Amino acid sequence: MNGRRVVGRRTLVVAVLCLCGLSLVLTCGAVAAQDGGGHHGGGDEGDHGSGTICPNDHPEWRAEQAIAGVAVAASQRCNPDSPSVVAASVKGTNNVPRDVLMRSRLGRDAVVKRNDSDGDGDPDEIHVTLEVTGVNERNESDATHEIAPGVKPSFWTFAPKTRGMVSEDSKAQRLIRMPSPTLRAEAGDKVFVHLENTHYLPHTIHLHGVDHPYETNESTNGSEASGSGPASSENASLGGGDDGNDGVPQTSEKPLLPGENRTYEFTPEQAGTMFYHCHVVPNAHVLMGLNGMFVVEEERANNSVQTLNVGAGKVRHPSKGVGENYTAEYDMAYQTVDKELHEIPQQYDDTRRIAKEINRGYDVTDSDPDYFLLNGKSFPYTVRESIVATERNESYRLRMLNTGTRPMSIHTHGHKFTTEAYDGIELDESQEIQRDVLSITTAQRVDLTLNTTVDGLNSYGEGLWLAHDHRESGVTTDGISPGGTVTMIAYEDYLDERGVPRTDTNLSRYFSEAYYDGEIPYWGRMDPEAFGEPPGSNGTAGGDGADESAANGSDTGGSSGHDHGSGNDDHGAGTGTGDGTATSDGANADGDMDMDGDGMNGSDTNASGNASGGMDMGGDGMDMGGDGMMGGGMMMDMSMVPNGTVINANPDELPPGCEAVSGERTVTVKGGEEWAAPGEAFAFSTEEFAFDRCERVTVTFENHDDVRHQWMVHGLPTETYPMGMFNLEARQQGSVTGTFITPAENGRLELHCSLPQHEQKGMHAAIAVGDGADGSGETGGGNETGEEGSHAHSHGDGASGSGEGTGSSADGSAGRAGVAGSEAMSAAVWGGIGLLVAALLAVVAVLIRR
Ligand SMILES: [Cu+2]
Repeated sequence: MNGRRVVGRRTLVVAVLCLCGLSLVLTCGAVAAQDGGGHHGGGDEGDHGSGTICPNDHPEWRAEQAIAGVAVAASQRCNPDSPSVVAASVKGTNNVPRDVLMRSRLGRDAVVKRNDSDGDGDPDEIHVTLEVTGVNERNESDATHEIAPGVKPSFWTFAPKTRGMVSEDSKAQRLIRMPSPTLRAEAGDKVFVHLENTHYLPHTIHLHGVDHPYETNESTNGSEASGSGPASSENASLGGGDDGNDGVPQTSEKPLLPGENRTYEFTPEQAGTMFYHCHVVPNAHVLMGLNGMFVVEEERANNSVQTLNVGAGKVRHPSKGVGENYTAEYDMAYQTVDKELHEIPQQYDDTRRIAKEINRGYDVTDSDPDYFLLNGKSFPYTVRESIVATERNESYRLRMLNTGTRPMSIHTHGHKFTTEAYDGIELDESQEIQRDVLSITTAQRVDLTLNTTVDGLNSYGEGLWLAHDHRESGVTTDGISPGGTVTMIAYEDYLDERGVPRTDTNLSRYFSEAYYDGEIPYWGRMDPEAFGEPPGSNGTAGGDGADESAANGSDTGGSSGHDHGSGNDDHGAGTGTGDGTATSDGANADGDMDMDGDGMNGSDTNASGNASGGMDMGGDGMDMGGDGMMGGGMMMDMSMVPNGTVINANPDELPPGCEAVSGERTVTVKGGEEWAAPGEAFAFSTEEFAFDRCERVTVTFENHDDVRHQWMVHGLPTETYPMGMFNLEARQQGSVTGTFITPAENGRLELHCSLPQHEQKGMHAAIAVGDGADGSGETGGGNETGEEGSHAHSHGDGASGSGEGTGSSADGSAGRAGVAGSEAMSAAVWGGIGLLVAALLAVVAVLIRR
């Protein structure tokens, strides 16, 4: 075939991952939830009943290792982040080898480091690019990020800029989660936080506790760089400046509208644990998740700090200053969730409706949190992902931030910790109080030292010791206990090789939706007669209710069959299938791919010392390689072009059934906020295209926004277009051109921008090929020109959905004729991908038979 095919056994692994990871992630999750989890291999190693807890997708990611010269400490999480992300966060996405960057899935400009201005061996100019994104904003059943078994409220986060496909089921979603990443810089660094508002509502960043000058940067007298001095009386008027630095709409800074970007520039001199958050409607936006830790590390020589700690947790490359005194460092961000607030974005697509419900309908004074999260998770996920792993006779730095709506009383079993700093201010030695309960009020940060010297004071000895909020609601999940922020100080001998605590009792029963639905009687198994289902209840006849103290390590017995639930958490893909990606083997398909570089938008900044060697061009595209999306199967053909990326450009190869190119067509389509209809955020200038069959179409996609967008076509013949896709991604204010040849069959192709919620908030379109019908069923509109559908924006608030059968093939789009709702489009896309996967599996089958 063509050179894009890779033959080998690896293909199967990738294909299977692809099956779960992409098209059928939801289906896979559902199946997993029903079948009781056989796919985890059960007690493969005769483990202590926790075989269903940890999907163990990437065991190799946990190990201590060096990547691109960056030391990456071991992670004791079941589900760690790729060490490539750590390496890129330390060295800079502009300074790591391409394969490392590709594996990280970070955008090219996510973390740019340069310019060792003081000559002490580390870069002193740090650029971080964040996008504002939604998580779980589709309806709940489609949501991909669980905070507890079956619990998937929506969030908004500041996410590191990713690249490629970023819809909710994509691999990039690992990087888009709660809490927003901890940001780290060294005291004295010149920091630029580039905020790209890819979200559909206005936002800002307020740097809470990070020393920065007050700026309004009134555009008329804009002394952008000097950034100091009192505002003039004019620009002091509220909201007068359009580019301030304090994030507060009422005083200094106009909110950043959808599609806009802004740079926050500051040079923090005070080291400490700080905070950043959106200051637009903070009573909702902060709570929705637009907040994270901002750590300013003490200055040292050769001190490249880990600028992003995605999802917080253990810092796998601690700073020099921390390393002098501590064995390891943990970022611990606590937040609360009132489900009434977090359900709102899942109910509507109309941005007006969401804005109204969030800002006027929701009343925070009547709120009560239902969920309590540590590093984006509640128990039981906290015990596999947010553990504080310790060894005897060591010292650990814990940085805690409470972003919830209530004070917490953090209590550690088995240990008395010492408070070292409040709100980034070191305490005098005389003030460093040792205790086992710590009150942390809202927005407060506390730095602790956890000393594991076994002396009966600092530590009582090795074990699995709980650490939890002692305000009792904080240890529940929607009122069910144990839940909330319960985690453990876990001595390493008490963790298995997957990072799962070796508990006496079987934790797996907590990894169960049924448990958090309240369906399992608590002591039911210990003594069903006394504590089983009372008469008249619609009993699940609970088999599964071992008490914590009942050492029934014996398996899951008659468990409810929901048992693990864990598989569909978070990363969605590849539950339990092993890995398919090795971190550092050259075989990784990523390495073969064209760089999709991610448009350094920072050509505005001085380029001194830029080690990136001319990689500044390009937007970012869709990298399907290497992590299971499409690694060894059919390679995406990706090319970096000025201003962006083109995927699967095809000016020559005739799709199946085409005998010749039937004609030539040139199209220009624009995209951005300015074409959005009322209630939308983003749109394309054209929403209906009509192309001939086998026609060679050259599309120029002009992006008029200050954030990236994509013009991504799905449903093309997979023989010619890997994944059935053709994509143009244009960086902000960029224009990208690419050519493809339409299929031989009549039909409709759906297209969209894959950034989270861009499709749902207006950025979708369709192509009628030939007569626009596809022969399956009636032809519906048969819209040659598509005019009737073209400006419909017809999904309205989307709450209605279209009801078009999910899982139908792409063919199912017949007759929708431009009035398809966004959900219908999703169905078609997923259906199309499902077909594609089926095709791919067929190919694999053939290969295997050989
Ligand atoms: Cu977009």
